[in-house]
Amino acid sequence: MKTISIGVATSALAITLGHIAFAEEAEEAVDNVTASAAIKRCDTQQPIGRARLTERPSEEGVKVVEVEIGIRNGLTEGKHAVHIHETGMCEPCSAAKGHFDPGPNSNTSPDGNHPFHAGDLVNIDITDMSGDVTDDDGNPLGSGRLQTLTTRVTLSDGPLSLFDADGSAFIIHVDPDSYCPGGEEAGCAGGARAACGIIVKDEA
Ligand SMILES: [Cu+2]
Repeated sequence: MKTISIGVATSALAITLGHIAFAEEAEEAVDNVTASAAIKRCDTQQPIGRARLTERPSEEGVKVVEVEIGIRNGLTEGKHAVHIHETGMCEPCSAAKGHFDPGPNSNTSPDGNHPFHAGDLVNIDITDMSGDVTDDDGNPLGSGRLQTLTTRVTLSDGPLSLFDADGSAFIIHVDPDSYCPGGEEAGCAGGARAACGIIVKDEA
């Protein structure tokens, strides 16, 4: 019995490895779909960071999109809500409108349908205050980084694509996202808007 079970395990491993090798070859042959955004403060339009989005090649309708955001000396210390909003406009930041939420049951209301929107992400944490930078009111501004994944949106064409007729934008909020555990409550999704970045698809 022991010999048989080892034999089964070995052949299963061989199949798995063969599959991985094939996936890597496929990835080299097809380019990732990528996009980026320049993040600017809502009050001064000053650039404070960048976002990078990477969608790996996949035949599936649901795809994994990697999101990386780096902020340098631009936001107050602590956590700030981050979402993809429904319109690719940042001047003023209210022009980005509600949260990206396409589909037949779309409800883009920031506090009213949170955290169920397609564009809902997780907080960025601003922890590095060593830059010794302050805003016009004397509030210290720091740096931080967010790396996360989402399967709720795509960069390539399809029903979840960020590149619909009016595009999409990141909004970083003044306050942390509580993810609205008690249902709709004013400001539960992060309140006022601190920064914005229009998402632009890289040329293929
Ligand atoms: Cu938001």
